[in-house]
Amino acid sequence: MGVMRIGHASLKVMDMAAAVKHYENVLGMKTTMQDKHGNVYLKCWDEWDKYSLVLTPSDQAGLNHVAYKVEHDADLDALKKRIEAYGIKTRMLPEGSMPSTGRMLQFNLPSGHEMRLYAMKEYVGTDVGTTNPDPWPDDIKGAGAHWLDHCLLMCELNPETGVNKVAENSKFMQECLDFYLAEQVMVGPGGSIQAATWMFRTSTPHDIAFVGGPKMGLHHIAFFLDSWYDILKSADVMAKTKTKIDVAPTRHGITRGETIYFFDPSGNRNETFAGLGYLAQPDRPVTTWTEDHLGSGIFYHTGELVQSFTEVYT
Ligand code: M3P
Ligand code: FE
Repeated sequence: MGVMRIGHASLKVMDMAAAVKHYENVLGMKTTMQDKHGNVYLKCWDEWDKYSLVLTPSDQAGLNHVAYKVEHDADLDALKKRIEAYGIKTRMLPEGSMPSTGRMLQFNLPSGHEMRLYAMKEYVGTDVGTTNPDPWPDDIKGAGAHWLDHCLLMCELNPETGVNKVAENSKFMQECLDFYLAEQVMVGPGGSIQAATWMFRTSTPHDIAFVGGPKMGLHHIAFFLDSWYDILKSADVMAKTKTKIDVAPTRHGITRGETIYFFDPSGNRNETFAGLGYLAQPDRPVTTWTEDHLGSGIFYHTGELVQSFTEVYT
Protein backbone atom coordinates (compact mmCIF):
# COMPACT_ATOMS: atom_id res chain seq x y z
CA MET A 1 0.00 0.00 0.00
CA GLY A 2 1.15 3.54 -0.70
CA VAL A 3 4.36 4.63 -2.38
CA MET A 4 6.39 1.81 -3.97
CA ARG A 5 9.36 3.52 -5.62
CA ILE A 6 10.63 6.43 -7.69
CA GLY A 7 8.76 6.46 -11.00
CA HIS A 8 10.32 9.19 -13.08
CA ALA A 9 12.15 12.47 -13.03
CA SER A 10 11.26 15.30 -15.40
CA LEU A 11 14.36 17.34 -16.22
CA LYS A 12 14.90 20.59 -18.09
CA VAL A 13 17.61 20.46 -20.72
CA MET A 14 19.00 23.17 -22.97
CA ASP A 15 20.14 21.10 -25.95
CA MET A 16 17.73 18.23 -26.56
CA ALA A 17 19.85 16.37 -29.11
CA ALA A 18 22.89 16.46 -26.83
CA ALA A 19 20.82 15.39 -23.82
CA VAL A 20 19.25 12.42 -25.61
CA LYS A 21 22.69 11.36 -26.82
CA HIS A 22 23.99 11.54 -23.24
CA TYR A 23 21.19 9.52 -21.64
CA GLU A 24 21.28 6.95 -24.48
CA ASN A 25 25.02 6.56 -24.99
CA VAL A 26 26.40 7.20 -21.50
CA LEU A 27 23.63 5.78 -19.28
CA GLY A 28 22.38 3.30 -21.88
CA MET A 29 18.72 4.37 -21.77
CA LYS A 30 16.40 3.99 -24.74
CA THR A 31 14.00 6.60 -26.08
CA THR A 32 10.48 5.17 -25.89
CA MET A 33 8.51 8.16 -27.15
CA GLN A 34 8.47 11.82 -28.05
CA ASP A 35 5.49 14.16 -27.82
CA LYS A 36 4.37 17.11 -29.91
CA HIS A 37 5.86 19.58 -27.43
CA GLY A 38 9.33 18.19 -28.07
CA ASN A 39 9.55 16.27 -24.77
CA VAL A 40 11.53 13.04 -24.96
CA TYR A 41 10.75 9.98 -22.78
CA LEU A 42 13.34 7.33 -21.96
CA LYS A 43 13.68 4.13 -19.95
CA CYS A 44 16.46 1.82 -18.74
CA TRP A 45 16.66 -1.77 -19.99
CA ASP A 46 15.64 -3.32 -16.65
CA GLU A 47 12.58 -1.10 -16.15
CA TRP A 48 9.17 -2.33 -17.25
CA ASP A 49 7.16 0.89 -17.33
CA LYS A 50 7.23 3.12 -20.40
CA TYR A 51 9.58 5.81 -19.08
CA SER A 52 11.58 6.88 -16.03
CA LEU A 53 13.04 10.07 -17.46
CA VAL A 54 11.36 12.95 -19.27
CA LEU A 55 13.54 15.57 -20.92
CA THR A 56 11.84 18.89 -21.57
CA PRO A 57 13.32 21.63 -23.76
CA SER A 58 14.20 24.76 -21.77
CA ASP A 59 16.65 27.65 -21.59
CA GLN A 60 18.00 26.37 -18.27
CA ALA A 61 18.79 23.11 -16.46
CA GLY A 62 16.97 21.72 -13.42
CA LEU A 63 14.12 19.58 -12.19
CA ASN A 64 10.51 20.07 -13.28
CA HIS A 65 9.15 17.43 -10.94
CA VAL A 66 9.87 14.01 -9.50
CA ALA A 67 7.20 11.30 -9.50
CA TYR A 68 6.75 8.24 -7.30
CA LYS A 69 4.58 5.26 -8.13
CA VAL A 70 1.96 4.05 -5.65
CA GLU A 71 0.62 0.51 -5.60
CA HIS A 72 -3.13 1.08 -5.96
CA ASP A 73 -5.15 3.78 -7.64
CA ALA A 74 -7.16 4.23 -4.41
CA ASP A 75 -3.89 5.14 -2.60
CA LEU A 76 -4.01 8.44 -4.48
CA ASP A 77 -7.31 9.39 -2.83
CA ALA A 78 -6.12 8.30 0.60
CA LEU A 79 -2.83 10.17 0.26
CA LYS A 80 -4.59 13.27 -1.09
CA LYS A 81 -6.65 13.41 2.14
CA ARG A 82 -3.60 12.99 4.36
CA ILE A 83 -1.53 15.58 2.49
CA GLU A 84 -4.35 18.14 2.57
CA ALA A 85 -5.00 17.47 6.26
CA TYR A 86 -1.29 18.15 6.83
CA GLY A 87 -1.85 21.60 5.29
CA ILE A 88 -0.42 21.11 1.81
CA LYS A 89 -2.55 21.87 -1.25
CA THR A 90 -2.84 19.17 -3.91
CA ARG A 91 -4.25 18.85 -7.42
CA MET A 92 -5.42 15.66 -9.10
CA LEU A 93 -4.25 15.81 -12.73
CA PRO A 94 -6.48 13.71 -14.98
CA GLU A 95 -5.30 10.57 -16.75
CA GLY A 96 -3.33 11.48 -19.86
CA SER A 97 -1.89 14.69 -18.40
CA MET A 98 1.34 12.85 -19.09
CA PRO A 99 1.38 10.31 -21.90
CA SER A 100 0.81 6.64 -21.07
CA THR A 101 0.24 7.61 -17.43
CA GLY A 102 -2.86 7.53 -15.20
CA ARG A 103 -4.10 10.35 -13.00
CA MET A 104 -1.46 12.07 -10.92
CA LEU A 105 -1.60 13.67 -7.51
CA GLN A 106 0.45 16.86 -7.73
CA PHE A 107 1.76 18.93 -4.80
CA ASN A 108 4.82 20.77 -3.59
CA LEU A 109 7.05 19.52 -0.79
CA PRO A 110 7.64 22.04 2.02
CA SER A 111 10.94 22.82 0.22
CA GLY A 112 8.99 23.88 -2.88
CA HIS A 113 9.97 20.94 -5.10
CA GLU A 114 7.09 19.60 -7.17
CA MET A 115 6.24 15.97 -6.49
CA ARG A 116 3.70 13.79 -8.26
CA LEU A 117 2.24 10.42 -7.34
CA TYR A 118 0.62 8.06 -9.83
CA ALA A 119 -0.56 4.46 -9.87
CA MET A 120 -0.57 3.60 -13.57
CA LYS A 121 1.98 3.84 -16.34
CA GLU A 122 1.92 1.85 -19.57
CA TYR A 123 3.71 -1.47 -19.18
CA VAL A 124 6.17 -2.18 -21.96
CA GLY A 125 8.39 -4.81 -20.30
CA THR A 126 12.10 -5.04 -19.64
CA ASP A 127 14.57 -5.75 -22.46
CA VAL A 128 15.02 -9.35 -21.26
CA GLY A 129 11.35 -10.13 -20.76
CA THR A 130 9.77 -12.36 -18.15
CA THR A 131 10.15 -15.84 -19.64
CA ASN A 132 13.49 -17.56 -18.99
CA PRO A 133 15.23 -14.15 -19.10
CA ASP A 134 18.93 -13.62 -19.78
CA PRO A 135 20.70 -11.65 -17.03
CA TRP A 136 21.28 -8.73 -19.42
CA PRO A 137 20.28 -7.84 -22.97
CA ASP A 138 22.65 -8.14 -25.97
CA ASP A 139 22.38 -4.53 -27.11
CA ILE A 140 23.50 -2.92 -23.86
CA LYS A 141 25.00 0.56 -24.37
CA GLY A 142 27.26 2.72 -22.24
CA ALA A 143 26.93 2.17 -18.51
CA GLY A 144 23.87 -0.05 -19.06
CA ALA A 145 22.02 1.47 -16.11
CA HIS A 146 19.36 -0.85 -14.67
CA TRP A 147 16.90 1.68 -13.35
CA LEU A 148 16.39 5.16 -11.97
CA ASP A 149 17.20 4.62 -8.30
CA HIS A 150 16.76 7.85 -6.32
CA CYS A 151 17.02 11.60 -6.42
CA LEU A 152 18.66 14.05 -4.07
CA LEU A 153 16.96 17.40 -3.62
CA MET A 154 18.73 20.43 -2.21
CA CYS A 155 16.56 22.24 0.34
CA GLU A 156 16.89 25.65 1.91
CA LEU A 157 18.70 25.51 5.23
CA ASN A 158 19.59 28.70 7.10
CA PRO A 159 20.47 28.23 10.77
CA GLU A 160 20.40 32.00 11.29
CA THR A 161 16.76 32.41 10.30
CA GLY A 162 15.80 28.94 11.51
CA VAL A 163 14.58 27.89 8.08
CA ASN A 164 15.14 24.13 7.71
CA LYS A 165 13.36 22.61 4.74
CA VAL A 166 15.32 19.35 5.17
CA ALA A 167 13.62 18.75 8.50
CA GLU A 168 10.24 19.92 7.17
CA ASN A 169 10.43 17.66 4.12
CA SER A 170 11.56 14.67 6.16
CA LYS A 171 8.71 15.08 8.65
CA PHE A 172 6.24 15.38 5.78
CA MET A 173 7.60 12.29 4.01
CA GLN A 174 7.36 10.28 7.24
CA GLU A 175 3.96 11.50 8.37
CA CYS A 176 2.12 11.67 5.04
CA LEU A 177 3.85 9.24 2.69
CA ASP A 178 5.07 6.64 5.23
CA PHE A 179 8.73 6.96 4.25
CA TYR A 180 11.30 5.68 6.75
CA LEU A 181 14.42 7.55 7.81
CA ALA A 182 17.59 5.52 7.14
CA GLU A 183 20.34 8.05 7.80
CA GLN A 184 20.71 11.67 8.80
CA VAL A 185 23.40 14.31 9.23
CA MET A 186 23.07 16.38 12.40
CA VAL A 187 25.03 19.64 12.69
CA GLY A 188 25.12 22.82 14.77
CA PRO A 189 25.05 23.27 18.53
CA GLY A 190 24.64 19.88 20.20
CA GLY A 191 23.98 18.29 16.79
CA SER A 192 20.48 19.73 16.88
CA ILE A 193 20.06 20.70 13.22
CA GLN A 194 18.97 17.99 10.79
CA ALA A 195 21.02 19.03 7.75
CA ALA A 196 20.50 15.99 5.49
CA THR A 197 18.32 12.88 5.39
CA TRP A 198 18.12 9.63 3.38
CA MET A 199 14.66 8.06 3.27
CA PHE A 200 13.18 4.88 1.86
CA ARG A 201 10.03 2.99 0.93
CA THR A 202 11.82 0.14 -0.87
CA SER A 203 14.29 -2.12 0.92
CA THR A 204 17.33 -0.03 -0.09
CA PRO A 205 18.69 2.79 2.10
CA HIS A 206 17.18 5.60 0.05
CA ASP A 207 14.56 6.37 -2.55
CA ILE A 208 14.90 10.09 -1.89
CA ALA A 209 17.39 12.27 -0.04
CA PHE A 210 17.34 15.87 1.13
CA VAL A 211 20.42 17.99 1.77
CA GLY A 212 20.46 21.53 3.17
CA GLY A 213 21.97 24.39 1.19
CA PRO A 214 21.53 28.08 0.46
CA LYS A 215 18.76 27.51 -2.13
CA MET A 216 16.46 24.77 -3.34
CA GLY A 217 17.34 22.75 -6.42
CA LEU A 218 18.28 19.38 -7.82
CA HIS A 219 21.54 17.87 -6.65
CA HIS A 220 21.33 14.67 -8.72
CA ILE A 221 19.30 11.83 -10.11
CA ALA A 222 20.92 8.41 -9.63
CA PHE A 223 20.84 5.25 -11.72
CA PHE A 224 21.43 1.77 -10.36
CA LEU A 225 24.31 -0.50 -11.44
CA ASP A 226 25.10 -4.00 -10.15
CA SER A 227 28.62 -3.74 -8.88
CA TRP A 228 31.77 -1.79 -8.17
CA TYR A 229 33.17 -3.07 -11.46
CA ASP A 230 30.18 -1.62 -13.30
CA ILE A 231 30.91 1.74 -11.64
CA LEU A 232 34.49 1.54 -12.91
CA LYS A 233 33.25 0.70 -16.40
CA SER A 234 30.74 3.55 -16.32
CA ALA A 235 33.65 5.90 -15.54
CA ASP A 236 35.49 4.43 -18.55
CA VAL A 237 32.43 5.16 -20.69
CA MET A 238 32.40 8.75 -19.40
CA ALA A 239 36.07 9.23 -20.23
CA LYS A 240 35.55 7.76 -23.70
CA THR A 241 32.57 10.02 -24.36
CA LYS A 242 34.21 13.12 -22.81
CA THR A 243 31.44 13.32 -20.25
CA LYS A 244 32.22 15.76 -17.44
CA ILE A 245 33.00 13.75 -14.29
CA ASP A 246 32.37 15.53 -10.99
CA VAL A 247 33.60 12.87 -8.54
CA ALA A 248 35.54 9.80 -9.76
CA PRO A 249 34.57 6.34 -8.45
CA THR A 250 34.50 6.16 -4.66
CA ARG A 251 32.29 5.03 -1.78
CA HIS A 252 29.80 6.90 0.37
CA GLY A 253 29.97 6.31 4.11
CA ILE A 254 26.31 7.23 4.14
CA THR A 255 24.31 4.32 2.58
CA ARG A 256 27.66 2.51 1.83
CA GLY A 257 26.91 3.15 -1.85
CA GLU A 258 29.58 2.87 -4.53
CA THR A 259 29.34 5.91 -6.69
CA ILE A 260 30.45 8.21 -9.47
CA TYR A 261 29.02 11.68 -10.17
CA PHE A 262 28.95 13.35 -13.56
CA PHE A 263 26.99 15.93 -15.50
CA ASP A 264 24.63 15.78 -18.46
CA PRO A 265 25.39 18.34 -21.20
CA SER A 266 23.03 20.92 -19.60
CA GLY A 267 24.74 20.59 -16.22
CA ASN A 268 22.20 18.38 -14.44
CA ARG A 269 24.17 16.10 -12.13
CA ASN A 270 23.80 12.33 -12.55
CA GLU A 271 25.07 9.54 -10.34
CA THR A 272 25.65 5.89 -11.10
CA PHE A 273 25.22 4.01 -7.87
CA ALA A 274 25.93 0.39 -6.96
CA GLY A 275 25.67 -1.78 -3.95
CA LEU A 276 22.42 -2.17 -2.07
CA GLY A 277 24.27 -0.94 1.00
CA TYR A 278 22.20 -2.84 3.52
CA LEU A 279 18.72 -4.18 3.92
CA ALA A 280 16.65 -1.17 4.87
CA GLN A 281 13.77 -2.22 7.10
CA PRO A 282 11.18 -0.13 8.93
CA ASP A 283 12.55 -1.22 12.31
CA ARG A 284 16.20 -0.54 11.45
CA PRO A 285 17.77 2.01 13.82
CA VAL A 286 18.47 5.40 12.22
CA THR A 287 22.15 6.01 11.43
CA THR A 288 23.40 9.46 12.43
CA TRP A 289 26.49 11.25 11.04
CA THR A 290 27.91 14.06 13.12
CA GLU A 291 29.31 17.29 11.72
CA ASP A 292 32.94 16.27 12.42
CA HIS A 293 32.46 13.09 10.37
CA LEU A 294 30.49 14.65 7.52
CA GLY A 295 33.45 14.28 5.10
CA SER A 296 33.66 10.52 5.57
CA GLY A 297 29.88 10.23 5.43
CA ILE A 298 29.88 11.71 1.96
CA PHE A 299 33.22 10.36 0.65
CA TYR A 300 34.37 7.56 2.88
CA HIS A 301 37.94 7.12 1.60
CA THR A 302 39.28 10.67 1.65
CA GLY A 303 36.93 11.92 4.34
CA GLU A 304 37.00 15.23 2.54
CA LEU A 305 34.19 17.21 0.99
CA VAL A 306 34.63 18.29 -2.61
CA GLN A 307 33.73 21.94 -3.14
CA SER A 308 32.04 21.58 -6.55
CA PHE A 309 30.04 18.65 -5.21
CA THR A 310 28.51 20.61 -2.37
CA GLU A 311 28.18 23.96 -4.12
CA VAL A 312 27.18 23.24 -7.72
CA TYR A 313 23.62 22.17 -8.45
CA THR A 314 20.74 23.02 -10.77
C1 M3P B 1 24.33 10.26 -2.15
C2 M3P B 1 23.88 8.89 -1.99
C3 M3P B 1 25.48 14.72 -0.55
C4 M3P B 1 25.43 13.28 -0.42
C5 M3P B 1 25.08 12.43 -1.35
C6 M3P B 1 24.88 11.02 -1.15
C7 M3P B 1 24.93 15.44 -1.70
O1 M3P B 1 24.17 10.75 -3.34
O2 M3P B 1 23.42 8.33 -2.97
O3 M3P B 1 23.97 8.35 -0.88
O4 M3P B 1 25.95 15.38 0.32
FE1 FE C 1 22.81 9.64 -4.58
